[in-house]
Amino acid sequence: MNSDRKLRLEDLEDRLLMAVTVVDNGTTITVNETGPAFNDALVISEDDDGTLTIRGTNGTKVNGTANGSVQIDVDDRTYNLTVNLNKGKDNVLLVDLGSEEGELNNLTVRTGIGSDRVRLVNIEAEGNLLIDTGNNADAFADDVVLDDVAVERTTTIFLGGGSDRLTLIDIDLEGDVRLDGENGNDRIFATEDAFEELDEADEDGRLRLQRFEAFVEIDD
Ligand SMILES: [Ca+2]
Ligand SMILES: [Ca+2]
Ligand SMILES: [Ca+2]
Ligand SMILES: [Ca+2]
Repeated sequence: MNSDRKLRLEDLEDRLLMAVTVVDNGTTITVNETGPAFNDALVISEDDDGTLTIRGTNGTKVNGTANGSVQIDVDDRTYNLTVNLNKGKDNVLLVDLGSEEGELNNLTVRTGIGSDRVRLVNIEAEGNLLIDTGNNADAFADDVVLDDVAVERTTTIFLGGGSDRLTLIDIDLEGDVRLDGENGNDRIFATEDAFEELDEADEDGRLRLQRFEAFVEIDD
């Protein structure tokens, strides 16, 4: 086999490995990477009809279908969402959860080893938010963005090893806030308002900020 063909075959194998399974037990909707760990890409959104859609992108299979989607009725329902994407360069975009007809309680996103992108846009959680993008030994850089995110209870973000980036654009964090860059040269980029929100949590004794090297103010 020449090297070009070998490369293409490996690309194909990578694609086949990108797969998640969605399970709804009535309380918690769980999205788990299935089979060997790889680069999963997902968009999870809620629309104004109260439908939660979990859609695979970039070839990621959802319940067996490449670039497929699963739709769950969350109208007038309180639900937890747990996303476990494991190893690989995972990319997950969460949009409008809890801000439409559904009531989002706890939101948990774990992306494991690898350089991951986790973006939360227009999210309202009545419970806890947990984002965990790797462990201390994971040398990869992760990129986490909270843009228009409200959390009523505890907010916890662990970025793992590697020089990671946390961007805070518009946040309303009511409960305890724990932000830990873990190993590496980690940075927080935040708007003036978002830094004020952290200051407020600090004054209230609700903030634990650990292992960040730099804080950079950005425009709205
Ligand atoms: Ca993965
Ligand atoms: Ca990671
Ligand atoms: Ca990391
Ligand atoms: Ca880190």
